[in-house]
Amino acid sequence: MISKKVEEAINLQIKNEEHSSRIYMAMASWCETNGYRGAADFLYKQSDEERMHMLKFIKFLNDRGGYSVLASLEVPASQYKSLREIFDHVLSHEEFITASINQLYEVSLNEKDYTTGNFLQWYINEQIEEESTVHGILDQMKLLGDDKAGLFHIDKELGAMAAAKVIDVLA
Ligand code: OFO
Repeated sequence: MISKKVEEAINLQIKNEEHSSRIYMAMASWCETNGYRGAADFLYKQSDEERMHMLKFIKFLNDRGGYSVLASLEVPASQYKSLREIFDHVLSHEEFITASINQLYEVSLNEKDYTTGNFLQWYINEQIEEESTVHGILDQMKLLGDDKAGLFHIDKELGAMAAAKVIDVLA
């Protein structure tokens, strides 16, 4: 049986993952209506991936005898100045998520819940990958510049990344 503290911490993370999914969907919608089809595809996929992260936590918590509950969420921003602003925001959001996963890991260790600690390893690795992907995109943006030609290439690149992205399915 899972402890109340771990249950609460996982429910908070469920909220964070669902919020991530909504943030990326809002960004995708902005990109789609501002001429960035590749970036939109990338962010829609990212939104699906966050939903999968949320679902994975929901099933884990329920399987362990806890109860996953959904929380109310902040409305995501709907206006952005540029593609660069969007990806700066994605990076700071992912850094926040990494910190929240680390916090959850700490709670599980304090509660001597090694099963949850072990489950969280997947998320810890996933965060390394997510941050590194966004760093790569921002590096490319700096390199190519934010004139029309640079943005055109970045958008194409993001579209190719979206097409190649395979979302992990739940075990
Ligand atoms: Fe769920 O990893 Fe991004 O937020």
